[in-house]
Amino acid sequence: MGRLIVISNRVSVPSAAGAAGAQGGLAVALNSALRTHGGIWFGWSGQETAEFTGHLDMQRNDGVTTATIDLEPQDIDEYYNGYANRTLWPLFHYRIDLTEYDRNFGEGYERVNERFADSVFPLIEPDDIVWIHDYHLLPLASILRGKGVQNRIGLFVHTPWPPTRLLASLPFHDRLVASMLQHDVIGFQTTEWLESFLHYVQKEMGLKVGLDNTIEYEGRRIVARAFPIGIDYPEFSEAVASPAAAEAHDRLKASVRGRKILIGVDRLDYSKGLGERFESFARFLSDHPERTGNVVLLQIAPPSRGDVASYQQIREDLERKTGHINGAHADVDFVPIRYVNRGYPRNQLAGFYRAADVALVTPLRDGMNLVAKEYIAAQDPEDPGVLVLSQFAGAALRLKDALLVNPHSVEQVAETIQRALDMPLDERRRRHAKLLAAVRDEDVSHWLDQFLRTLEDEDGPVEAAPEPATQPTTEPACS
Ligand code: ADQ
Repeated sequence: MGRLIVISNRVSVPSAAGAAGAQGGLAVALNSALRTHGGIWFGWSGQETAEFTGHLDMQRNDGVTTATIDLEPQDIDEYYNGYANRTLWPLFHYRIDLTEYDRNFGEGYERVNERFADSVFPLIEPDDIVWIHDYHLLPLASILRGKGVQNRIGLFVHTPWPPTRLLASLPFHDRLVASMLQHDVIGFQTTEWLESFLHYVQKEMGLKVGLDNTIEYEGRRIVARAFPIGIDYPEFSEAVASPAAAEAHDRLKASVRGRKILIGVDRLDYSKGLGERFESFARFLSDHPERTGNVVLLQIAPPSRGDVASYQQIREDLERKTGHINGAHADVDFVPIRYVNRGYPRNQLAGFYRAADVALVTPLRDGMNLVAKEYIAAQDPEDPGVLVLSQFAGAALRLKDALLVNPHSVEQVAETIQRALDMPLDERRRRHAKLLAAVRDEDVSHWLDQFLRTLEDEDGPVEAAPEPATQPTTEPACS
């Protein structure tokens, strides 16, 4: 295939991110792809400029070429903090109560997508394959088509896709979805989100969806499929085996002095269900006073999107809840919740996962969730910990041997914590072996390979989807 042009909102320059040690799942995955296929990663630098000039900052680090642009303060407000993070993110995570519909946000979103298109257009050569990422850039392909780009263009949506009835609350939803149909391939994390999308194009646009999930639109044939993202398994296994991981493991173990450890690792985001998780842990402590003093919850939650009010709000809520729960259950030599607002290098994170008896991965809604997969990969197969996983994370569709919970049910999560802590070794081993096989087999290379092969293939899907979506005739349940 030709070169790969990856386009995403932010670009994570490999060496800089490595030094900071807190690259997210998307960054790790895309760097792997670019090292393998060659090409360019284009996006916003994260920097502000007084006036947009379109100047491209080209760099090559650790085998990856990046091209970035700076954005004006108004762009950042309206496109990034506005339409992306105050309109689409909450709506796509079923939080219509937090979704803000502001005309300026919509205009800013379109303006920045135009700016992305103007800037990346000269970089695209005839044989290149273009891969666009996420909800920030849904109309970008249609703008590129308007400029005459005829290359294969794929889109991968990392978030959930909302049910049609929720999406219909977005002004100009029809225009947004129609613009997405200028891609050749549209990928979702799971069949659930895929089915919601197919339902929309059938019911709202009256389009036909073929048995192989192809959509015919204005003479174009679009393939829509689920491509579940995974972790970089070999890279993460190396991290687990590193001296830094062993040190982090020992440091955490020594600090709890024989107590059991529950761990949560999440960006500080309302979709991750942190408040409900803390309440469930408090319920567990109240229901099992004999265990109080013997179990610690380590919650690592680096702040994100701090310029958005709902994120400031969740941060305050969690600080209040932590104080309240610790005040009620702490003793002179014991604090039940260790709440840490910072990122850690991946090696250390791997050590923390391995030291934890139970992982609480309880988002209220999540496209996939890579923390669940990292936790499984970090366990000692001879004495593994237990994964408690939200049924509303995309990861739950494949990780069925985890203890699946409804994160809204404080009672159920509290009972499941008790069950996880008491799970016999043979059951832990049995469940872990199955989970590990799924995490290893569906790792990031598999995801990249499946997506890129589908995108390269002009004649349609390379093979049947692992779990083909049914053709929904009714609205998929808002599970
Ligand atoms: P996120 O919402 O960011 O990603 P997730 O999949 O959990 O969620 O990935 C988070 C990544 O950040 C993990 O690799 C984790 O290790 C890392 N991380 C979190 N806290 C950290 C900390 N304190 N220190 C260091 N690293 C930390 C979006 C979607 C998800 C989807 C991914 C990938 O919301 O549903 O799984 O993209 O597609």
